[in-house]
Amino acid sequence: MSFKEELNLRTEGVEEIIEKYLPKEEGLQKTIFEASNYSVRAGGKRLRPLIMQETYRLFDGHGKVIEPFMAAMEFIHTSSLVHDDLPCMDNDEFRRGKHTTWVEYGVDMATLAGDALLMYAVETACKGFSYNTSPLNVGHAIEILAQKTGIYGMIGGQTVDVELTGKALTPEQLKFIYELKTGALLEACMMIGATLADASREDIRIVEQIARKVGIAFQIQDDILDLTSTTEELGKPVLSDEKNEKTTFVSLYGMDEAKKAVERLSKEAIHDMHLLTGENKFLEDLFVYLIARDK
Ligand code: GRG
Repeated sequence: MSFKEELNLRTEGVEEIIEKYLPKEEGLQKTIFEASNYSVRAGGKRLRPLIMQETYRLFDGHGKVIEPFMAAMEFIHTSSLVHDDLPCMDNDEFRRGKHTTWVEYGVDMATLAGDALLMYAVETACKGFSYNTSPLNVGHAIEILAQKTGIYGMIGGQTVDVELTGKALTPEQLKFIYELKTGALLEACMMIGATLADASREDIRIVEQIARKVGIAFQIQDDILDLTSTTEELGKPVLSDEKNEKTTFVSLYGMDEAKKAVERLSKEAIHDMHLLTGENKFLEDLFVYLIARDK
């Protein structure tokens, strides 16, 4: 089976897991379930839960405790996209090839759907306590999930990004934004996969470092695609960084340097994978594929 076929197969498996945890659309507050489910079902590459599952497998994890965490991670990622698209942030009307949540349900419901998905993610991750896994590891995984999403992670990065929009950034500010806004959730994916598989502290530290590099490379590639791809291919508007007056790696260093940085970071990440106790060739191939992706 080719890597692409394997990727499609495993992504389908991830889709099934996510679907299992979506709330039923019933009750007086039905609209919030519909708006949340619309946002999650709009699609996407599902790479965060996939990376989490593959890291769990890398450390020989083979239970189902990873599943609620995979769903929780996709809910958090989706909640960030729902809020990111709001008129008060990027004001985007299309995402994942569909209308954004605020266009479909209004700004009020989209704000609530983002909030709802965030908290429902925590509720979902807590289901990890009902499996036969060390409650200490489950508790630690929830701590990682909250920390990497919150003020010391993604939300912290987005805060600086919003505050500095329209201003010329220093390389340090740009690195800070990329590490937190995009890198932190990828770090959480790998660290949670490793923690639930009972990996050593040293291995958890190494996967955090690998994910940080993959996250920065992923964001730089996102900047590149914003300039080189099409709306049809990406499922969202291109040239949005320019429209939103964002300093990006490309605007700071140029396209050639951006491509070189993606390649350098991905090589370093693959190198670091070989420092780990376990191995997972599919995960290595996935990093190479994602970093060089065209959507
Ligand atoms: C409510 C949790 C919450 C957060 C609010 C808006 C916000 C704070 C954070 C935004 C973070 C953000 C949008 C970062 C960009 C990361 C990025 C490159 C996203 C695109 O990820 P893909 O390509 O998207 O994996 P798909 O659609 O494939 O899932």
